Amino acid sequence: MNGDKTLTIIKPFAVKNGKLGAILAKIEESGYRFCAIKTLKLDKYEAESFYEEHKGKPFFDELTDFMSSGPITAAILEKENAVTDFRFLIGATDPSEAKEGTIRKMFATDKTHNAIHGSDSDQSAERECDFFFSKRERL
Ligand code: 3AN
Repeated sequence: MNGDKTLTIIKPFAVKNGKLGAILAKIEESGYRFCAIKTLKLDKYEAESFYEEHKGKPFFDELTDFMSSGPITAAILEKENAVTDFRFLIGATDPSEAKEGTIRKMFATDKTHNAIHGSDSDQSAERECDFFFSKRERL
């Protein structure tokens, strides 16, 4: 995907608490194009599969419980240098360490409930985009 696409997920609390529109606006204002977007609910097995690299870590069960607890919105975003730039836009995993103006600083509550996901490499972005979207769902 040449480094120009990344996968984001707006996580359950942010969707439930009515922050979806504000977060999507912030993403769009920051220069990303939405190539694909959908709202869905993962079951526990799907959440475990998405986060398989974290299997065995102490937070895995809490993370996958949370990610399967309610609706999420997943999107493929396009921009030059998307993966790296989007990680800056969302901020640190722990919102208490996230910089002012980042999405996690603005909308997250703690490390587990940290409002938003962004792919951490081009390889992850490709796997994660394939996880959520078929070819004909991407424009
Ligand atoms: P990031 O999403 O910032 O790339 P990862 O990939 O290390 O962070 O972790 C995936 C997700 O797992 C995080 N978004 C967060 O929700 C959760 N997580 C990571 N580390 C912890 C932790 N120490 N305690 C609780 N949840 C965590």
